[in-house]
Amino acid sequence: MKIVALTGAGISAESGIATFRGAGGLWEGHRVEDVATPEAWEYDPETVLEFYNSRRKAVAEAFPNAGHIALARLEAKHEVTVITQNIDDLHERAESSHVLHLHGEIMKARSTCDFPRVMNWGARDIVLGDLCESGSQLRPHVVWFGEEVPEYMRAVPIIAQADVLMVIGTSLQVYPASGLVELARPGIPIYWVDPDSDMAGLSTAGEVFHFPEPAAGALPGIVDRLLESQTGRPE
Ligand code: BV8
Repeated sequence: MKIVALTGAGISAESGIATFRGAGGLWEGHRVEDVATPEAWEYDPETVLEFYNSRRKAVAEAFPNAGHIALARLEAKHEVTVITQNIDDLHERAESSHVLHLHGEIMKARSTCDFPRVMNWGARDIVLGDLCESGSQLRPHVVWFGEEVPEYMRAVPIIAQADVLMVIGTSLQVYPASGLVELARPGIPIYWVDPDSDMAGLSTAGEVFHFPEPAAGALPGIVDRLLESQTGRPE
């Protein structure tokens, strides 16, 4: 079966990485406008770089949790694509083979010249004065609010062909990422894993099975059943 997992910050919560909108979330410490928009970059690049440098350190010190590892285990029997809104590399470090980052990757840097180049950067800080070969300032390779989501068009056919969709740890408040759920074929099973149960965003023609639990606790059991299942539905 073709299984697609659409993941958000919640799947990395149990690895110790802050979500955006939970209590004490990232946006509680910062206003989006001050750290995650092109205008913020223009106005105060140093603050933006510091915001991502501290998040990059947190990612480097974190480890994939049982949720990430369970998704990777699913590949033993199914064709699995992880479409993630997360900029961390925990799905890759859990050995998922097909990961599509809708909003970029914090371990990569990008030049800001007319022909932007993306480069592996690792856990090092990016500071003012880190320049590309043509002399342009480097920035985190992430999608800020108000920037286009180039990977979105790659995600559309993947979701549309899914036999099973898993929606894991996302408040579905950011577009166009959250609109992907509505592109799933009518009637397919949708596993929604999120301890928060008033999810207005999950409008879909699929058959939703809600697991109101943390991902690291719920996913191993869900994956065990999917590895046995012929229908993709929780028996
Ligand atoms: C674009 C990278 C156009 C950077 C991110 C008004 C209405 C609708 C849309 C808009 C609007 N005004 C503006 C917009 C568009 C805007 C948008 O959607 N804004 C929202 C806020 C209203 N979108 C954009 O700007 C996008 N671009 O539209 O471009 C365009 C077109 C052409 C040309 C030019 C421009 C770009 C959006 C990308 C922004 N970048 N990330 C960074 O990370 O710093 S978004 C960022 O926030 C994340 O990547 C993620 O996508 C999002 C956070 O969402 P979640 O992952 O869902 O996290 P959250 O904390 O919200 O929820 C966590 C969930 O986990 C919760 O449900 C919680 O209950 C659960 N949970 C907690 N613990 C656990 C758990 N679940 C399981 N287990 C646990 N243990």
